[in-house]
Amino acid sequence: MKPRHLLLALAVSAAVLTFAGCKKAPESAAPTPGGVATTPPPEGETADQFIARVNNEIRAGYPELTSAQWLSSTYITDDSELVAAKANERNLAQLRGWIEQSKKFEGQPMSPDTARAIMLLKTQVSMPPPKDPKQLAELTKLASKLEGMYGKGTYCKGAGPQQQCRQLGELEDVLRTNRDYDAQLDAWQGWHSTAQPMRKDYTRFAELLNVGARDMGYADTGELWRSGYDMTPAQFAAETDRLWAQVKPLYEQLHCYARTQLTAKYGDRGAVAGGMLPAHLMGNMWQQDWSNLWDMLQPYANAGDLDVTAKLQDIQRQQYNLALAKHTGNPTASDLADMQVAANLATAKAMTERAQDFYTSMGLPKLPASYWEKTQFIKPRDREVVCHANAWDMNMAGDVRTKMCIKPNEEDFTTIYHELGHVYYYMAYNKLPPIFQTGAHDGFHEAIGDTIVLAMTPDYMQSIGLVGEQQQSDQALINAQMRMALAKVAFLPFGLMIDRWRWGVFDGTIKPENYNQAWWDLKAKYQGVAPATARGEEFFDAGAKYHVPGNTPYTRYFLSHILQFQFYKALCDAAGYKGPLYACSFYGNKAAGAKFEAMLARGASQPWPQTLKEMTGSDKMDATPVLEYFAPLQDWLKKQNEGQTCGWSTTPVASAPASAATTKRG
Ligand code: X8Z
Ligand code: ZN
Repeated sequence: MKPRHLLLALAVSAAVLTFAGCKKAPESAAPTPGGVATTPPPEGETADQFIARVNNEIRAGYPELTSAQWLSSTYITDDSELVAAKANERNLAQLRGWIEQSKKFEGQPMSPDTARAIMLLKTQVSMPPPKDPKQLAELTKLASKLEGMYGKGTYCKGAGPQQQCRQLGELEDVLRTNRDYDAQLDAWQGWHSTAQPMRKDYTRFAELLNVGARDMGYADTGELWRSGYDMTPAQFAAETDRLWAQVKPLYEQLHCYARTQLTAKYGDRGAVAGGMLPAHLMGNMWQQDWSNLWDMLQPYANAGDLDVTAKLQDIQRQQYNLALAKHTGNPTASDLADMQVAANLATAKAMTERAQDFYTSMGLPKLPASYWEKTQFIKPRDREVVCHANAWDMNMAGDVRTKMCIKPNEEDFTTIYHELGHVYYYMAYNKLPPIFQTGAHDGFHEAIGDTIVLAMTPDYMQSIGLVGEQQQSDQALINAQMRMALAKVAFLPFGLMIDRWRWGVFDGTIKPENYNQAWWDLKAKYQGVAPATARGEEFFDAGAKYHVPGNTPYTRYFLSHILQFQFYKALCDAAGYKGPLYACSFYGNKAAGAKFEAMLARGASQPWPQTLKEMTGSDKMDATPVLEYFAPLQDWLKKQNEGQTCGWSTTPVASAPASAATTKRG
């Protein structure tokens, strides 16, 4: 493949330097109708006519809701918060009305599509509306407030002119690059302190969600969340256990290896009591992705360069230097700051064009011009925004956007591919009636872009000039597998534990007074991760993860991390690929693209097992392709871990400082 460098793309993107505001990810809330109060049903309306009307009303109200949400996410103020809360309140009141109206059709003749649409109306909402209007208003206000608190989260240290204030992005930079134990602990603790004030609001928020769920006939909000998978909530919970059991041995091997390397680096402090990994040393605020520990966990030095981040940073620097060279006269500090922003934006756009190129190489369409005008690519200088990446369908008619605070690093680069997966789903199912405009299930939505990420092999990365010449050797293979495992395998237990916590909060087995203890118990049980210092109930560590204050269900990401390997294998087959799974890329393959797009275009119009069967030949989620993909690494890890006692013990750690980890310094 001929190298097609990122810098070529820069020439094109540099012309488009503006971006405007945008909307909130409706893959979490779709179908999210918006706008006016529910219209009374016309006399003699049939079930099929009812659903046709609801679809029209959703379409009509949708842009106003998404605009309000986009504004509140990209310009956090009291005003935008209020407007978003009100829009959401109207939207949920309307949904309540439709659900009420749908009851009269129970047992009536209707088409299968109508029956499915009525079922989806009830099960696809993550914020179930209480009947009582006052409680509904309180719920939507709290939702906007919590998301705003997360977006504005700032950790300040010191006082007076010495005071240093940092937001999530800067604190994440510390975990990404700084290997000093205390600096990492400070960044980790600092970010988690920003969630403390959410605790009271979240407690009330969870109560109100449950009121809404009960008003809809569910035992609690967790049961509602588990009911959107074309099976019973109990069957769904059992499915997640089954899938986790398939991959747990692989995770345990990776965990064991990581602990050995961390201990080599930090001594006793590289592991916490019971053999768990210290939360602040994993290169990531939530220990969900260990890619940033490459410096410590790379199996073989000099077996092929995979340092994408260094290349992306080079590109950004070159952009800046170019602007500097063009500048006439002595630039002021403000000129320099402007040039830096322009360089950051140009780099972010070039990264996004590179991601788009993968999709178009498979025959999918280009993103519309409005995408490039309205997307938020980088963190604005002049206002508070929610930086957590997401993708938006503003109007079900082509106004698609992403909202990110892109930095030139590998994680953000792959996140762009992830977000465009959502966008391509939107564009493919926009032809369907609004109620079907969502993923086959929410795990499908999350898996689209990540399927492409699996196809970003070292050879692909070399072809786009982001890594140097690749070796074809066993060592290079293990390096490449490790790079993928640090992102994908490390994630698996995290993908489960967040909703294990929320399911417990919603069903009452986790009480507000035990929120933090239960959080760390689950981190210990699933991830084998523990805090290095006591985390008592004065903290609210769950609130430090976007999806908790943002009320986005999380099991979808666990499912996605299984499904994406099934999709990847199916697309490799469609591309006619023969060879070991891990080496397959379908970049440029139109047959794979057509197969992918056909799945996207189905949306939620049929039960997901059918959609999965059309794609993969099987109607079951299955982790066998994950294990097939990582087979060489798993063998290698077993050898590395020989003689070690792997695994960890889950003695409660949240309220008592782990001895070795906190008492030693040096
Ligand atoms: O939230 C996301 C995406 C938006 S849907 C950036 N992800 C999860 C996370 O960041 O926690 C992608 C992977 C997991
Ligand atoms: Zn996503």
